Amino acid sequence: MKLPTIFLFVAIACGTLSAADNKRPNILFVISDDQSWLHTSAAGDPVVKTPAFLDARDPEKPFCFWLGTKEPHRGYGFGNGAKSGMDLDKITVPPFLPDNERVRNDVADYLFEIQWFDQHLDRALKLLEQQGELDNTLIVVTSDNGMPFPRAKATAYNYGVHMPLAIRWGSGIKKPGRIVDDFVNHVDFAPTFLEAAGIEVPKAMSGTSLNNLFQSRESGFIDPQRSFTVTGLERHVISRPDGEMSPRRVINTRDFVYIRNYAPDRWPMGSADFEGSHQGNFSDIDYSPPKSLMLELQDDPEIEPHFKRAFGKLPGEELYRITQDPAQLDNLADNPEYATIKTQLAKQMEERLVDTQDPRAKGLAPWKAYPYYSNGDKYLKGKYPEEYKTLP
Ligand SMILES: [Ca+2]
Repeated sequence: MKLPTIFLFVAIACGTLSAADNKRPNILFVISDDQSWLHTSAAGDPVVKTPAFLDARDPEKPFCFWLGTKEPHRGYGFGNGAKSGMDLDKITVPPFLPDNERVRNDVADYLFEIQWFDQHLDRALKLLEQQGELDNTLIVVTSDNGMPFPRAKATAYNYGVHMPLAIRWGSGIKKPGRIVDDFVNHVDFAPTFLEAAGIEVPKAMSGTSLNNLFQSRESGFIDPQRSFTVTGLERHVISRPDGEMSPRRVINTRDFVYIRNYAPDRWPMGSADFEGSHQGNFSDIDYSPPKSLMLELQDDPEIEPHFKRAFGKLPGEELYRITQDPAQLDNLADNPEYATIKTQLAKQMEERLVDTQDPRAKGLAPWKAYPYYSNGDKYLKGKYPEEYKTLP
């Protein structure tokens, strides 16, 4: 069973020299768009086949390059996964989605896009290799948010916030080929890159460099300081007529996930009766075959529990024993047996929010005043916030 940790896979490499002491490395930051953590061949996905990596040599000048792909963001070519030979019977449908051919076909189309992303990555690595830059490049491969499916992307659940993460640095990682289960957050990347470049990390940064993990020879859980992580959710798209957020904060630990929902009266995935600018009703959920299916068949006894869980309102607190319930279906927040752990996690999370000066910890919500821009947006582009406030 997978642990609820950010997954750090240090790809196979042959370098053994330590970090940035003698030569500043290149940085290649590769970020896919909408990919949950478990959908990589490195994480054991039985369908996705990532091309093998090759080793190479040292560089001349350092560079920092951000490779941002469109995959596996929607839209998808319908049936591309199945047409490419993916066996729909082998697809693992997350238990919070209806399991039928329409959904399996769509998950296959998503996995097909991941393979396309992997091909971009393979080309980038081969280019580094051809130029003799591979080992002196710190390569970080991750995603921005989880799979674009109901109850995944734009939620606080692990299918929304637990990203794939593989790091390769031939000349900077002491013992490559390890799987590290420590919790890593996106805020840790900037301090990591600065330290690798020999630049002092500003105190204002709330992340911590990953260098100690690179220097370690251990696998599994290594750094006690990385025993948890806190993430947050404010706005995805404009999904309510007043532009209000659906604020949530989450603490992930080895055994439990605690979620605080600051506005339980609000529709978490967008209002049912408000048509967002580009995703229809419930517009925090991307247009997709599973979304259409769940909306169409929401009263079907087979579909209704999935629909309510993915589209419905959320309680103020959620607690999941993630080691036993990775899909986060059984909310233990009101179970008296878990009252102590819930209180502990809420306190631990609150301390982190205060430490990092999260405005939510002070009851503030400055994000509402931030403009939202989107190509093709029918009423917000360049006119925020005056115009949208007049909408019914
Ligand atoms: Ca995204």
